[in-house]
Amino acid sequence: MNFFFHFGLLTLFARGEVDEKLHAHYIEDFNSYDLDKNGLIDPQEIRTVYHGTLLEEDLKAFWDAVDVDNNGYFDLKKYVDYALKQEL
Ligand SMILES: [Ca+2]
Repeated sequence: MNFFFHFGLLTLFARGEVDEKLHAHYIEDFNSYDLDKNGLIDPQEIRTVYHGTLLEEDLKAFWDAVDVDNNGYFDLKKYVDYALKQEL
């Protein structure tokens, strides 16, 4: 776990936005996509996880929803924000 990733977790916990159990689930999801374990997920990592079975248009739709500030990757914070929206 790198520093920024850890810091992101602490921030979320401190803000009390996510309960611990839910959090563990999201962290597990996030880590399964973060292949190089740098605390960030880029589109290529998603493609690799899906072994080329993911349609580019589906990836784009997901990406538009998760990468809200369009910087080309997402961290745990953006992922959790996205995941929580999906549960509403
Ligand atoms: Ca990564």
